[in-house]
Amino acid sequence: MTESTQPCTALQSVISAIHAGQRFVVVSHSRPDGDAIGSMLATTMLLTQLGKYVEMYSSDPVPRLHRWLPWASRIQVTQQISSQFDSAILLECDGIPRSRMQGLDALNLINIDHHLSGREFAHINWIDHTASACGELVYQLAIALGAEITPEMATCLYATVLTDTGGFCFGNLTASTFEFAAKLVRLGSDPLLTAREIYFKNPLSKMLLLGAALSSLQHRNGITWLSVTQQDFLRFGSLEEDCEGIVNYALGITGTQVAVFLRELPNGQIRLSLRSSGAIQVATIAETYGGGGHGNASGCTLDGPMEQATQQILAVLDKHILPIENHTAKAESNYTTRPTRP
Ligand SMILES: [Mn+2]
Repeated sequence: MTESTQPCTALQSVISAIHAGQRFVVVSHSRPDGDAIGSMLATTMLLTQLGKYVEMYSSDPVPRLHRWLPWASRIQVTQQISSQFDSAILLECDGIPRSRMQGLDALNLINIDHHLSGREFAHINWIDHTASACGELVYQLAIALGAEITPEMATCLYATVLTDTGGFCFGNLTASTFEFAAKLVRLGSDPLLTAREIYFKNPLSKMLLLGAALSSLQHRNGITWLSVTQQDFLRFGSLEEDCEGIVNYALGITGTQVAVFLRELPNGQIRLSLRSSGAIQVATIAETYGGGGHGNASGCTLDGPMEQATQQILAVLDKHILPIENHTAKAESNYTTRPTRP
């Protein structure tokens, strides 16, 4: 049975399910980002406070830049859920496959998401596209449950909004985003420490990979793209997480409507990150290829080799690119009437 995503009703359903459950597993999507990790940690702290038994599972390790967050070491890396749980909270997942986790089917599933590609696949679904980060929904849940927001929870939640807005640069940035951040600072999160840990402790392997990506940079007709190969990864000893944020360098180039970052995977497939300056909804393009995300930020995977994948996505994007004057007007109207977020 699926419940409505009407915000109030949906939140109430989540609250009832939390009261009813005893043994929870908290999961998010594979290759977790700051919003996924911070939301998992804060949710686990919340459930622990309510006296529930909780464990956190992730199919991929916590990225290095988020390992300093309180309780991050409690996240277990596995793709198999054991049978000891009665309920699962899925954060930021548009379906079970996105978690790359086995054994969720047997549990009562609670889905909390803010993606445009969010779907009502669970027993309880709370999907709110207006939230700047999934962490904002976790915060609302904690308040609705009458929980105390500890400094540790505030720290994790601050990391969700900081990273999902690209350091308060992208997406659904409204006054309420800053009000949320301000509340978290008042509750004990440290914005300087968080910025330093997340943005100013880059491993060399990440910067060298960025260098390789920038030297591949190309621009044509409103589209800017850049790529890295398996050879680059091996040469610099880079990890998957070192790709985080590279696409934004392409988006920041004058005249760019859509930025694409292409990354060659070990199996020869090509993973794409798509970013839009506001006029084009890249979530719909990514969904065509089995991917998903937000209006201005999405991802999908194509078959290789690199050159073929590049030509394939360029051909699709060419059809969406607007003449320059329309682009500016449409991007502005989208920002004022229908905000979207990364
Ligand atoms: Mn998010």
